[in-house]
Amino acid sequence: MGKGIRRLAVVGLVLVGLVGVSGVARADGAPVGADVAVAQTLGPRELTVTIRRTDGAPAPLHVDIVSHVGDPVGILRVRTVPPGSRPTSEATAALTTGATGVDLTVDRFGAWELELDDGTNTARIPFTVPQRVVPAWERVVYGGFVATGAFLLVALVFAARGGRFVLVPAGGVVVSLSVAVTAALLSSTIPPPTTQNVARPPVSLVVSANGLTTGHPTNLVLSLTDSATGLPVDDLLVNHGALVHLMVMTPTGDLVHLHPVRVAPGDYRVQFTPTASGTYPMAAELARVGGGTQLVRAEVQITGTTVDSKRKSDGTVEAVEADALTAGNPVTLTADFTGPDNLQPWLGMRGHLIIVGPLPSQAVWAHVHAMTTPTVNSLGSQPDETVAAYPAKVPFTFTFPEPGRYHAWFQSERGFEILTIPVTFDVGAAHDTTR
Ligand SMILES: [Cu+2]
Repeated sequence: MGKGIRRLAVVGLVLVGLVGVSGVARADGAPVGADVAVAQTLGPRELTVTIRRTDGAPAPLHVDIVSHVGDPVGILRVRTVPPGSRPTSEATAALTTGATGVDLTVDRFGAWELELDDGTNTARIPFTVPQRVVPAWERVVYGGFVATGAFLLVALVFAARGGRFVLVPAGGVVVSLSVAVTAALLSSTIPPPTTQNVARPPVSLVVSANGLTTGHPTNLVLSLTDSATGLPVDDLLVNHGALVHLMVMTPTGDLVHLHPVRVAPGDYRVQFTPTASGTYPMAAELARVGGGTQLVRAEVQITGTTVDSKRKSDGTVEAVEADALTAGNPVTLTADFTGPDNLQPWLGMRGHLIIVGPLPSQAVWAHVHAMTTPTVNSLGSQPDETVAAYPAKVPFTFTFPEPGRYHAWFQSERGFEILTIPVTFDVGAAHDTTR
């Protein structure tokens, strides 16, 4: 009898070991947050701010700030602020080209703001310190294993004494183990709790620019309101590495790619220096909770004399099967940023392509991406900007929907410098194949 029980105990331990291992490997885990990278055009600087994930609170919070070529050196004050409250921690970053890290602290779970202050401009980036939620199936699995261990112990004690009731705890081992194994096996079929299931109406955008003249930096003020209620929009998601991407086309056909900073709910601002007199059409790309990505258009008029506005190019673009540059035909456009294969991902992508046309109507404002592949050490997340390992040639696939003339800008990053290749395409009408 004692031998049989001992054998049962060994089999039980082996089973617990096996299921325990597979249980860890397949655990979905609850969301414990992730790194958040947000592009911020703060004053004259184009910054990438990465808020590293925290596990719990109170906890240290690490923030990395990347400054790009052309940004002035200087001091940036960084603070953690619970909304509507006083800052709980502050650190100072001495900005030079490249990455600078600061250490802050968070003392509670929930909504926070990261405040960036360069002495003139202030940005407030919303972020969340998540509380780890253990899913029900996980609690059942762990509870089952704990019970199995307890019953096993009792069974062993009974077996050692040669008691007659040894089958009772042995039965408990079988039952609790079954519960744990069943819960672990079913875990993949149990849907995770849904947190976001609300659809929001589109955003209305009004851009005002008081006293804008050529050659002088001034703030563009973006007012974002809910098109249904008229209330300020305060539910923007970080989309492609920014809360708002503002693409502005100058009268001379240049692109200015900006990332307005959040000053208050629905109030975004960005410094802008116009270079020529005329109309500046623009498109803001943003995403609301449950609302998908939206492209909202606006324009401002600028008067003044034209200052330095020559288009410089950081490479060349080759259209594969260039003769096939016709409307409705997918074409591969390969940007060659020349030089070594050390491009860095900007805004989480190794390449961006912005297309505006056909001119002058601009029915199309497109933003196409060349994705990065996750790196070995990044645990499935996107590599950050410090990974300088991408090929100098970046292919994009695009279908021009209508014939006509298009302005296009290919963008990537190298040595913390944002590179741009401006190109103009003439797209022909689709061939009529029915004749
Ligand atoms: Cu952008």
